[in-house]
Amino acid sequence: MSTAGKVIKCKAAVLWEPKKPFSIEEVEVDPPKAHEVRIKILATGICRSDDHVVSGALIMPFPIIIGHEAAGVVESVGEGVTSVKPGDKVIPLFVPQCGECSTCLSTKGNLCCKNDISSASGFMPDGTTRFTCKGKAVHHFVGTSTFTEYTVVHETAVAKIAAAAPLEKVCLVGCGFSTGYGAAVQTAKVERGSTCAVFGLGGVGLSVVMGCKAAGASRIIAVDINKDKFAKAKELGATDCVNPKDFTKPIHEVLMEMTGLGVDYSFEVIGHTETMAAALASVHYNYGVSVIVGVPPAAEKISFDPMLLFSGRTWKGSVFGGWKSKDAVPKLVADFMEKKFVLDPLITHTLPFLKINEGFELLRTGKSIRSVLVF
Ligand code: CND
Ligand code: ZN
Ligand code: ZN
Repeated sequence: MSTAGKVIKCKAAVLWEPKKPFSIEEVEVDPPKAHEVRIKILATGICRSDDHVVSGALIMPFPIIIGHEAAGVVESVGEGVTSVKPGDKVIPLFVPQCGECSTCLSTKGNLCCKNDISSASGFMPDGTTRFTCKGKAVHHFVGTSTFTEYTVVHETAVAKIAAAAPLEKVCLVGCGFSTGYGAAVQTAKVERGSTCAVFGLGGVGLSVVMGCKAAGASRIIAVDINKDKFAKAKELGATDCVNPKDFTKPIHEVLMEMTGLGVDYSFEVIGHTETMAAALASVHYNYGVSVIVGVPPAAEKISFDPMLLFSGRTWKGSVFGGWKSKDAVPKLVADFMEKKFVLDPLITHTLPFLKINEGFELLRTGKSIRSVLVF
């Protein structure tokens, strides 16, 4: 019996308030309105940005269904949807691509003005939600909400991918892999022979390492306070691994000593203001480029010596690896299918969806890179 046009009752992991475990609840998911798509989620990765919502570092409205790194199959579509149809394999896009706003029309950027990251409204573009639990409206997260058996997204926030793609792997193209790899090859545009430093070796940071390696960097210095991350960093292309805990002096001084005048490119892939400042201070004083990938913690400010920028350094940020999402995601999945990059080393755990709280504990205790929840 077709579910199209009907409310679907299914299981979802609801966050009722910050700093609490997820509650598995029965939720009602409304049918997609015009230009919207209802997706049956089949696999979703756990990214640190999701945990930032739990911890309060990323402020979002509650109750909410979070999750933004997933793959699934289209269940039904609303009026006017032309780019996907029921049965298509798809990846939801936490950065949409509307194709009409100033960013979408420019070749310079990718953060479509229709994104709900900066606004954090927790609504669909029409200002309402498609989720209800126990009679209460439940918010969406950055236009995706993937910790649920069914979700609804706007057509501009979903990409059709190859029918043969293994969803429990390519879900990482929805965030971790693309965000990290793109920060290196797309935002920084790392060149052959350059030196790089990557601060933070989670799923996103290790993907930066892969991007630097693919771009032909001659030296990739991997920085993490958890030495258990070093073996994988080396496997993926790091030439040196540095633990700031092994030194009494600041980490940027250590990197300066290792490189002479600093690295050509540095990446902050943790989400702490101190490491953002340290990553900036670690690049070449004149032409070094430092990229902020980690999500800045709410309400924290950085004070820094403007001489660091006056002398020529560039400080920039990168959301979703600089990719124009709807165009790039199908191509990245095709590249994966053609073995142009690997995802397996990033996936350390695969768990049933209902073990979501266990998956978050693995992340918080530094035991996992990516846990993928399967439905
Ligand atoms: P994850 O937590 O897996 O990795 C972070 C790593 O940083 C861990 O290995 C930590 O041990 C390490 N670390 C922590 N503190 C320090 C420190 N002081 N010095 C050195 N290393 C340290 O996180 P992830 O890889 O899932 O995500 C990384 C960041 O990227 C995080 O802030 C997340 O919110 C952000 C992000 C950004 C975007 C984007 O579009 N820009 C998308 N998704 C996630
Ligand atoms: Zn746009
Ligand atoms: Zn993410």
